[in-house]
Amino acid sequence: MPDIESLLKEKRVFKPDPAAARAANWNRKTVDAHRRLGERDPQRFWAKMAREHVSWFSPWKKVLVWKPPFAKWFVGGKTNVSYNCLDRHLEGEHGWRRNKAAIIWEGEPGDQRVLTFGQLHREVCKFANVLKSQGVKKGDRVAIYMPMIPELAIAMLACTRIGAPHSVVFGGFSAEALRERINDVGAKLVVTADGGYRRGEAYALKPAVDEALRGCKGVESVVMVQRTGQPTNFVAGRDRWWHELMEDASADCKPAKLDAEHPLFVLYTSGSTGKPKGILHTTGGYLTHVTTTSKAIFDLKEDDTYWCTADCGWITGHSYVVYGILANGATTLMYEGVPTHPGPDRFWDIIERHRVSIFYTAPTAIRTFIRLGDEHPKKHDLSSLRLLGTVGEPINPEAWMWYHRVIGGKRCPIVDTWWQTETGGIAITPLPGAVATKPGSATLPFPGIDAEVLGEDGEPVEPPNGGLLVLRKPWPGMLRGIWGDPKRYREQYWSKFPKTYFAGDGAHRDGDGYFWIMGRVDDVMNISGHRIGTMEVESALVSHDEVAEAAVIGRDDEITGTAIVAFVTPKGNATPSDALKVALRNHVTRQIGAIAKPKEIRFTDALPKTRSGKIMRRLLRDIAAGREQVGDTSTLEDYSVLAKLRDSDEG
Ligand code: 7RM
Repeated sequence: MPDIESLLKEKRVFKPDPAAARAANWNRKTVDAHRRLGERDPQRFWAKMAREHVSWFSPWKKVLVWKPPFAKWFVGGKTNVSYNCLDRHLEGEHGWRRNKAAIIWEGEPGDQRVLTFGQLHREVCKFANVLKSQGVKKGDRVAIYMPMIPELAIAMLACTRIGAPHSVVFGGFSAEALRERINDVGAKLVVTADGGYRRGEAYALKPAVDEALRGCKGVESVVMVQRTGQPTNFVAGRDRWWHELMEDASADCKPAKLDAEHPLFVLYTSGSTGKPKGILHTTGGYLTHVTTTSKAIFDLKEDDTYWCTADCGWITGHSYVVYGILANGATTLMYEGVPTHPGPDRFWDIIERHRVSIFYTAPTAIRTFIRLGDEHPKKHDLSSLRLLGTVGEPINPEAWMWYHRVIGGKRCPIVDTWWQTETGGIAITPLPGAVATKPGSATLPFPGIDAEVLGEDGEPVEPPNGGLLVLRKPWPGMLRGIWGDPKRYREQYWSKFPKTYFAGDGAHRDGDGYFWIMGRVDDVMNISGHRIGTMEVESALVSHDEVAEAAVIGRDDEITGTAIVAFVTPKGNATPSDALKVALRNHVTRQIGAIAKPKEIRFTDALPKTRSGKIMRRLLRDIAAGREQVGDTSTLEDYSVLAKLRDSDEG
C-alpha cells in the first residue's frame, strides 16, 4: 500500500515575537535544553518536570516501570490531584492565591459566579465529605452527568480528593449512552443536576438518569444539583439534593495520600466501531503531564484569565479546563452554554467583559464564526487576548489565518495542539516563546514526547510522504489501559508496530520536521491507488470564498475504486447551485490536483458532528452509499442533521 500522499503546500511562517518570546515561561533557551534532555533521557526530563510542577507527599522510587504496553510512572510516589489544584495555593509561598479567582463561571442566561481558590477548596472539601457520607470509598467509581456549572468541577475535584475515580459523561448524551457507561465503569453514585441551559432554554438531565438507572443495580445514590428549578422526579431513598447535603457537610477533609498509579478517572471515547472505550488515567503521571504542558504551552502567568471552551465531558475539559490550569494556580473561565446565545457574539462578549487573555477552542467553532461573519467579533474589544489555541481537528490554513487576523489581531501566537483522550495531555504543539508556526501544522512534539510518522514497513517516512502517527516511548500522561479490557488495549493501540503506540491518525512531516496531521487513517481515501487524507481536500474546499465547511469521504466507484464525495456547507451569502459545484471542482483541481477532485458535491446546511465538534465521517459514508441504516449515532450532536443530509441533493 503506498504511503498517504501529502498534497498541501502551505508556505507561510510566523516567528515568535521577540519581546513576547523573552517573557515566555519557556523561552528559546529553556526549550532547547528541555528538548535535548527529553531526547537523551526522557525519564530524567519527566522526573524534573514532576519535581518542578507537582507537589508530592512522598517521593517516587522509580520514574518508570515499562512492561510494554503497560507503564507505571513515578512508582511509589504519593500525591493528590485536588491538593495540587487547591491546597497548595492556600499555604506557603503561594498562599496569597487564597482570594484569587480559581473559577470564573458564566451561565448561559447570563448569571455569574466567581469561586476563589479558598472558596473552591471549601466546596470541594465539603463535597468530598458528602461523597463519603453516601458510602463512597477510595477506589469506588462515581459517574458525573452535569451541565457546565461550577459543581461539575467541584464534583471532579472532590472525587480526586478521596481517590474515587470519576467518569464524566457528557450532559448531551442519551440515557442509553449514560447507562452503558455507568454499567461498564461500575459506578456506585451518580452526580447530576435537574437540568441546564442551552440555546436559550432549560433542558432536563434527570429524566435520562432515571431511565439509565432503571434495572441498573450498582448505583446506590444520586446527588442532584438544582440548576434550573424545573419540576423533577425524585426517587425516595436514592436521590438527594446537592444543596441539602452540602448544608450539613464539614469543610474539613484531608486529601488522601494516593499512589502515583492510583486510578484518577475513566473517560469514555467512541471508536469508529464497537462500544465506547473507557480510557483509564492515573494520578501522578497525568498530573505531571497536564500541569507541565499547561504552563509551557499556554504560557500561564499569574495574571492571566484563561478560557477553554471545551465541556468537561471530554478530555480537553478534564486536562485544560480543570486540572492543568488549576494546578498552576491560574484562573479558569467556565461557560455553560452555546456560542450563539443570545447572539452570535456571545464568545467575544465574554472575552471582552472578563478580559480573557488566553483562549483555547476547536477549529469547528472557528469555522462557524467565520460563517457567521466578521462583524460580530469586530463589535468587541478583544485586545486583552495574548495567546490563542486550537484542538480537536486539523485546522485548515484559511481558518487559522482568520483566527490569527480577526480574533488575534495579528499579534497573538496560535498553538495548534495535537493530542487525544488517550494521550491525556498535549503531545505535538508549538511553544509560543520558541517555535515558529505554520498555518495548519501542529509543529513539533512536546519535549520528552517521541513522535514519529511511520510507513507500513515501520520505518520513518521521507518527507513529503505521509504515514502513520506513532509515539515510540511511553509518556507520563498516557492511558494506562481500557477499563476492563486489556486485550482491546493491546490490539487497538499496540499491535500495529512493536512497543510503539499507534494513534490512529495519518500525518506527514515537512523539511523542517514539522508535523501535519491529516486526520484519522480510517477516513483515508484510496483514489486510483493514491492514498489521500480527508483534511487536504476539505481544506481546499474551505479555502474557496463561498464555502464555510466541508467534509469529504470515499464512496465505492466502478472506475476509480473510490470516488470522493464532498458535503459542503456554503457561507450564509452564497447560493448553492450547479455553477458553484463546477467552480468548487475546479478550485480543488487548482489547489491540489485533478486526483482530489470530488466526483460528487452535496450542499447541506449542517454536517454530522459529535458534541466535541468532530465530523462523523462514517455517517456520511453510510449516507453517500445510500444505506438506510446508519451506524451508531449515540454521540451525534444533532439528530435532525441526518434527515437533512439524506435530502441533500445528489449529483
Ligand atoms: C483532544 C482531543 C483525538 C483526535 C486525534 C485527531 C484529532 C485532535 C488535533 C487533531 C489535528 C489537532 N481528544 N485531533 N487535535 N487533529 N490537529 N491539533 O481532541 O480523543 O477527542 O480526539 O482528534 O484525530 O486522534 S479526542
